Order: sequence, then C-alpha cells, then structure tokens
Amino acid sequence: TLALAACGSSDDDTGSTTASAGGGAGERKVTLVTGVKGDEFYITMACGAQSEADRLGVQLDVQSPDEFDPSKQTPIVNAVAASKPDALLIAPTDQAALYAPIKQIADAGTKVVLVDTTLENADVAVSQIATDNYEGGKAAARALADLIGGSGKVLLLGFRAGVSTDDLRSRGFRDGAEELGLELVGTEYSDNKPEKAASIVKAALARDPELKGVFATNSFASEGAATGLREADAQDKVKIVGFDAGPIQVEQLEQGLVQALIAQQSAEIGRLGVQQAVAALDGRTVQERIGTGSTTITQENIDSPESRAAMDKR
Ligand code: T6T
Repeated sequence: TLALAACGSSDDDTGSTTASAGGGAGERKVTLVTGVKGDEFYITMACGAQSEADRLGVQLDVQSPDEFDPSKQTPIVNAVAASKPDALLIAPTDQAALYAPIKQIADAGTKVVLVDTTLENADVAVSQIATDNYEGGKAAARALADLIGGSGKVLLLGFRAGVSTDDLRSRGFRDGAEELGLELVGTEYSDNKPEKAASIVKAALARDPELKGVFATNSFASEGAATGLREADAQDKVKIVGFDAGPIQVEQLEQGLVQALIAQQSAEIGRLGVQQAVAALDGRTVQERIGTGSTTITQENIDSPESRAAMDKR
C-alpha cells in the first residue's frame, strides 16, 4: 500500500509485504481515514498503524481527503461505510460535523476508534487515542515565555476552529499564557494553509510592531508563520513555537526560523489505534481513552535520541 511504501525501514525487516501476505477471505479489514493527504503527521501515524496491522495480521486501508475539511472528509466516511470494514480508525476534521456519518458506520456494526482528533460526543467510539493537546498547549506557552524573556505580546495562530486538537491546544496555551503573564493580542486561523499563516503573521506584525511571539498550533501554521517572519525580515524580533515536528519544521528549527516545536508521538497513536480496534473485535478489554505525550524540541536538544524519535517522516 501507499502508506507502507512511505514508512521507511523500521519495520521492513519483518519481511512483511502488506496485507496481501495475510490470510484469505477471513482476514479483518481496518480502514484509517486521516485528516488530510500529504500531511507528515498523518503519514507517520499511518506507518505506525501499518506496522501494528502487519503484526496482528489485519488488512489496513488508508484514505485521506485532499483538504482538511469536514465537507471533504464526510463523503469518504460514507464510501467507507458502504465497504463495511470491521473497524474504522478516524481523525474527525470537526468535533460536531463528523458525528452523524461516524454514528452511521458504528450503528452498522463497524468498531470505531478516534485517533488524533475526537468528537464532542464520542459515544460512537470504542476508544480514543490522542496527544494530551491541552498540556501541549501549556508547554507551548512555557516555551514561548522562556524565549521572549517572560513577558510581552503574543499571537495565537490556529489552523481551524472546531477541531478538537486545535481547540485544546489553544485553550492550554491561553491558560498557560495567562498564568505566566503573557499578553495575548489575538487568535487567528490559517485554514491549514501555510500561505495564509504567513500573511496573518505579517499583518499582525504590521499592526503591532511590539509583537514578540507566535504560537502556531499545527505544522502548516508553523511553517507559514516562519516564512512570513522571514519575508518581513523579523525573525530576530519575533519567536515562534510550533506544534508538530515535520521535516520542513525541523529544517526551520535548524535554520533558526522557529525556536521550539511541540512534537507528538504520531506513529504511536496509529499503532495504539489498530491495537485497540483489534482488541474490540476480539471482544477483549478496550481502553476508552489513551493520552500520549509530547516532546518540546529546541535547537539545544534537537539531536537527542528522544527528539529524533519524535520527528515526523515524509
Ligand atoms: O497537528 C496535526 C494533528 O494533530 C492535527 O489534528 C491536524 O494537523 C496536524 O495533522 C499537523 O498538520
């Protein structure tokens, strides 16, 4: 499968050659629906899911919308429902809008595991696995406070309101900023587009030349924020803390365009998702909620084994 082709060498030595190596008609089918195509966080998450699927002998199919948008993800969920997989792993792109389509597939007997993002009402899922995003947002506030010397004006740059990860990271950041005495000048959304993130940051800086820091809540927001500051020639004045550690972000950290990254355990979320789905299918005990941690990566610890392991793969 595509997902496996992108997964690098870590599990190549198992000799596994995708689902076709598995059993015949009786083999269980698991579908993973990610938030968006081409996003290294989800690519890495899918690799973790694939290695666990190989280990447990289940078939994994990965599907991704072209944009991070509930109106693009919903038809995919509906098409997956028609194929009646045994289990669905999904990262809902909206806390409310994806409820009905996911409920429909759950009611038809597919076991649902929410990975990365969640729903306002998660009663349709047997398990939810996600980074502790609220804590991640607080960690971002601490990192930014350190970088700007403890006080000053900061901008919160989200990617999409109504997505659980963004909402929780933002809440954690706001609470952390308040506790630490940072002055939040505003919250804006980049629609998961680096270009939009870049122009938001340039406009914010033009409005407020005193701006000292930006927290960008995901990889695309962070990538664009860094580009925007470089274009405004303001990379020395304004510090950026970004969520995620994709290849472009790591490069920007190395170049000093971004000062800290809050990295997730992307592959682990995928691995645990398949593990919990198979436990549910086997009638074994399932963990309703699993929180995974985050790692703050800076130039200082960028080469540590822990930081390297937390980076997403292309
Ligand atoms: O930050 C991740 C993910 O956790 C979030 O839900 C959506 O954006 C990413 O995929 C990064 O691009």
